[in-house]
Amino acid sequence: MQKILFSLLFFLSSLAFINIDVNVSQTYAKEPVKIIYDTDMGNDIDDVFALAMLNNLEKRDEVDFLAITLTKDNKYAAPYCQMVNAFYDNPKVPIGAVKDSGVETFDGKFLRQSLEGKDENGDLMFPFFDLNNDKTVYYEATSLLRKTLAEQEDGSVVIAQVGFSTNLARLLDSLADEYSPLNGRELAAKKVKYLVVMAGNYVEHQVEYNVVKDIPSAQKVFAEWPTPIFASGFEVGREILMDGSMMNNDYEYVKFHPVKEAFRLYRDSLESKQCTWDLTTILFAARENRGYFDLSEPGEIVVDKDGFTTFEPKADGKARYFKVNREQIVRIQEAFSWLCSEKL
Ligand SMILES: [Ca+2]
Repeated sequence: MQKILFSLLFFLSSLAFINIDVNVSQTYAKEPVKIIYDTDMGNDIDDVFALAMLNNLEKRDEVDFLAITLTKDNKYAAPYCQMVNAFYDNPKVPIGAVKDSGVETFDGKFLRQSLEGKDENGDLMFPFFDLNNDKTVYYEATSLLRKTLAEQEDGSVVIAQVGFSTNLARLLDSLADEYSPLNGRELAAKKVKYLVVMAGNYVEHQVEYNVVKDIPSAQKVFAEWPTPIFASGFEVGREILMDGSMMNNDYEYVKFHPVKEAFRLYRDSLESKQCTWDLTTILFAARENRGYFDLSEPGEIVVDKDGFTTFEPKADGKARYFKVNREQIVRIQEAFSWLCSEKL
């Protein structure tokens, strides 16, 4: 009798394991989110953290990292992104550079400096990427946006714009080409699920950097973009701080970590705190239904001639902006901490 009971218990516990297995596989059956990352890499440092997150989220099968397009008009921005992606063993992501926009052309503090940085023996800090022998083919950004969108299923692509609106404004103005018979507006309407942007300020009357550096493009994108828009305002990333001192622990698994070295070059010290503006768009896109952020009512975002953003509530409006409370901020900080520092 005891033996039968034992067998029965064993059988039931096996069933429990089977159930767990089924649940796990269901959890991971979700399709990765297809993301194009449009960034002004080379100005502030949050773009680097967001790029690290994208690579790690792709390794977790949460993201399908389709392309990078750049809005900082500096020749080191594209090779820098290629170097970071090479660090994550992900050098196949195509990269498009903005053509002659004239916006923020200076080198900044960490693009060229990271690519040329040497160790104490005079060898490259990041020897897996040699700028002088780089054979990567870099696209023109608008062209790469069109190519990437044309290749994807309808309504499947999320664009995360965390710099200026130059590339997306040019996309809207683009005409039929070798990649698609559609004009840019039609192509975006057909292929893009939504646009998530770090731009503007929705609680204070202040201009925000990403908007004010290319006001005509921001005006155009917010007025004419044909899909839903989710906006992370300046006030959101400003409240979610990352503590640089964690780099002394979490990034020490390699001698030179691109994120840590960029932080050191940009901030001069690992002790400072970093606002997380651009990271918020990636977390939202990858984990849209996890409650990290609340959203405003629907409405329209209007950019005036001086770059001030105004939100006008409207029942059929296509835009919403992010809101966060204290509890969400703690959860978001935890997620950023893991997703930025790991290397899978
Ligand atoms: Ca940025």
